[in-house]
Amino acid sequence: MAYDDLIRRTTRAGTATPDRAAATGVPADPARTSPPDGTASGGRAPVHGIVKPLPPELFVVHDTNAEMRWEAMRGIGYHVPADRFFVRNHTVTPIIDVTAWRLLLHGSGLRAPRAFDYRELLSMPAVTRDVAIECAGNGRSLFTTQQRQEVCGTPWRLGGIGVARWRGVPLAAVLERAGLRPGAVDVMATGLDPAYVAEGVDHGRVRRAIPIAKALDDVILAYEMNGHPLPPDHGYPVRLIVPSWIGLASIKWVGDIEVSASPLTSPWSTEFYRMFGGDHPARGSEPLTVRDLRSAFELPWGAALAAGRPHVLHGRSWSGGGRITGVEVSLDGGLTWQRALLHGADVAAAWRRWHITWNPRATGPHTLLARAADAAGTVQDERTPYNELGYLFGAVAHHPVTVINA
Ligand SMILES: Nc1nc2c(c(=O)[nH]1)N[C@H]1C(S)=C(S)[C@@H](COP(=O)(O)O)O[C@H]1N2
Ligand SMILES: [Mo]
Repeated sequence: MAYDDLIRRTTRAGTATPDRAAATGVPADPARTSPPDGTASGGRAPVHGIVKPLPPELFVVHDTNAEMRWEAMRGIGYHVPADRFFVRNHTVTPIIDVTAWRLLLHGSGLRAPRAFDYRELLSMPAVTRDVAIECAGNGRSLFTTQQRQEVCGTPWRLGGIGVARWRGVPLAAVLERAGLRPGAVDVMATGLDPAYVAEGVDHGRVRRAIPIAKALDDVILAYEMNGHPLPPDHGYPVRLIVPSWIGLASIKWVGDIEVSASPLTSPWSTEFYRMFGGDHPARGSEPLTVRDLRSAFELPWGAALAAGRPHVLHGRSWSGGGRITGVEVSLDGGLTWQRALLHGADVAAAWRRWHITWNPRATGPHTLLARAADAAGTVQDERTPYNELGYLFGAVAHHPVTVINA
């Protein structure tokens, strides 16, 4: 399966057709002239198609995506500031004129089509929630580094995750106002970013259905991130926030929402974001929904730590399956485990912070391990079952560090 190849080609060839580009303000050719490190040159959009700066101390760029470096969270509070929040774009960030923007709701699950403008959404009763967005492929590179398995896709380490404070209108209220019919079963939002073209196949715009029960439960049509209007890269003017589900469900730059009385599919539920290979059925698993359980240290990958003095190691754990109930850390490659001290906010749909003190004596390479347990009784495992596209790597990560003589 040539998925990474396909992503590479998509990036090289560009996917924004000229007319589409004019409509969204995205440069027709998101700049094959600038260097791949993402620095803009001569006013042209950088090669990755992301608007915000991506300084190398905060991000690792993978084609059209930007991974947060975990050390960028050291000393930072519960929320990931927008300047360091990871970006996962299938194509490029569109620039949308909010005065012309409309959200169109339509489909057999509604009494009639209904359009909303930005002002109407802002005038509706709002909710504010701390929610993690995490890519289903977060941790994918660990299939290879820890399990020696070849998988396809963006080689994230653990930085394809972020928690922000989102504010917006409950999707339920918008569906209600649009005239929801009792027979509605699926709700599919479509983004206004350019169509995703891979290996010569035009998959259309990024879209993925969620069942009506989830849509009415806790999904938000968000227009603010951490107290400010959404930044362009994170969905301005409006995105979905689908708590505890894989990031893909949280469609950015929403332009229309289909509400249907029969099930809806898209390539994002039939071809991508399912488990293939390994022990999975030949047609693949069911489409992925809930995120899994993971932990990360707020340290550089390969951090250098001075021997003979105590270090407070900070980290965070998160799960789509519920609150984090405990975190254990091993400083000796898994022989012994100690409980980390959990602290701060404890929001099931977001994450939990923790720390532990380490006084390393022996110099040389070490592996730090953190394993969390959640309210559903799940504990992070030693291995993750293989799947070809490398989704949901939930096993304990082996975080390499080196202890040096100070
Ligand atoms: N329209 C649109 N929505 C999208 C995407 C996209 O490429 N286009 N990427 C999805 C994926 S796979 C993830 S993981 C999240 C990432 O959100 P972020 O870029 O704000 O971190 O957005 C989701 N919503
Ligand atoms: Mo994702």
